[in-house]
Amino acid sequence: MKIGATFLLNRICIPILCIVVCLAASACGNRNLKFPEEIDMGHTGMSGHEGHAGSTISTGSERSCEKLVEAKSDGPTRTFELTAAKTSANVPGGKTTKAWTFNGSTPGPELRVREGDRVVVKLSNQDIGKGVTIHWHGVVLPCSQDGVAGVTQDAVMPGEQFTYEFVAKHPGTYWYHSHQQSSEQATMGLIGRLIVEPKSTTFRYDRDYAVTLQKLNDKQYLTNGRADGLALEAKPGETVRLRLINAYNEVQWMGVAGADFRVISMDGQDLNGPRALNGEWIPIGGGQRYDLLITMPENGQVQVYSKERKEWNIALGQGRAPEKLDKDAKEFDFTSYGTPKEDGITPQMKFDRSYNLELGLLDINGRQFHEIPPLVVKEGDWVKVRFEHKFGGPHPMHLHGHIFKVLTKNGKALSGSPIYADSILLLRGDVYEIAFRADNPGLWMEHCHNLGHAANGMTMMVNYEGVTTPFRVGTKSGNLPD
Ligand SMILES: [Cu+2]
Repeated sequence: MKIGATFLLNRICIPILCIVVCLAASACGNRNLKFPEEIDMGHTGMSGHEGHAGSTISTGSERSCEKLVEAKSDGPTRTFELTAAKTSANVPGGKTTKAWTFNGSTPGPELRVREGDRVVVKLSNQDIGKGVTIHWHGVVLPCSQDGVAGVTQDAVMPGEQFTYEFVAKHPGTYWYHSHQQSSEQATMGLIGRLIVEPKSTTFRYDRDYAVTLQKLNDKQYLTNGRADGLALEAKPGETVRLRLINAYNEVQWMGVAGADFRVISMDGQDLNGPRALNGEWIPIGGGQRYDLLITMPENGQVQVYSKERKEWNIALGQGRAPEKLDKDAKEFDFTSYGTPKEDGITPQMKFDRSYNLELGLLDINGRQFHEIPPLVVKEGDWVKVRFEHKFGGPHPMHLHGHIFKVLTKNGKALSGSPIYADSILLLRGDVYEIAFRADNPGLWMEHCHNLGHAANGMTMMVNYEGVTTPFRVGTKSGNLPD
């Protein structure tokens, strides 16, 4: 077999170069990719090489992302104010650290709303020099509210404001973070939780907690802002819903000791018929959320904790500490978990567009960032995307503006509950196929949520035909979304 020069460059030379550059810049935390002066993310890439991939086609009836706003709604309006500022975070159980915060704390305030509420958030930037935005991670909302600097808005500069407005249509566990220089700004602390409570409950529980796992300023591992773990109240016999949010870049294997548990939701979307589990590690990729349902034992404590990080320890209830899980215990497998439920979306159905994305160390299909042709879709299309992990560390691939369905893993159709999500975690060698309906016109990022990987090239676009943007990414505008 003849190996082409392009293949050699993409698969061997670029990874080696990246490893060298990454090591020099301490584990890919910093951006090493050189941004051009000005990029129109609505018209990126090189056309004609892979399937339909290429420049967004002009249809003559163009719509600007900026004009795609939330429609009128009946639900109550909930208004919040978030101010981004440079502070020093006094970390309980840890050290005082330089941090960038929303309303003085990291994570920022937990925003709790109800399904159907109209959410209005006034963002002010006090003194974050490069500007900030807020991306509502996992929330399906109109293009103009997605908070991606240089795509859906300009970064909000010191002294400026921007108001986000959207209807919380899908109940679940979400989070927010700046999408301006996100690899740096999320690490520095510009993150928070967004919980959309359901109108009617699928699962019954007595207590509802949401917990953010983060690494602040590349120094301290925090659980809801604490460096010494979290103690949450729960009485014997009570049922607890625990919403785990991995706001860190690396995968976290989380275990539950002292009780059976159920995984009731992934990325905010409920699972069907989740059965009780015992002694399994749950791999949570960067940006992903897992909701657990735990019934407290009659005596003793339950601990939910990270395999690798003792700081990420959540103790529920009082009493005797439980015996910890074996490090080699089995890994939770969502592909055969829960009960199937027909929804008409199958691997065999007819798709209007199919795309293949091979993930390298810091590239997608051998290209990086704006040089990766966007996945072009038309409103109403059914779209299939096949991800293949070819090289490098875990890649949690996140799609903006849509909830997709996971179709297959390594060629095998899922056999349990349907899995709907906004990200898919690919470990070494994994192949996944996902499907989504193109029902939210806009310009949407598709990127690795190891934000170090994103900043170094693993970022691309899903662009709807006929949607444009007046905003620009690049050194001229200063919009660098990562
Ligand atoms: Cu990645």
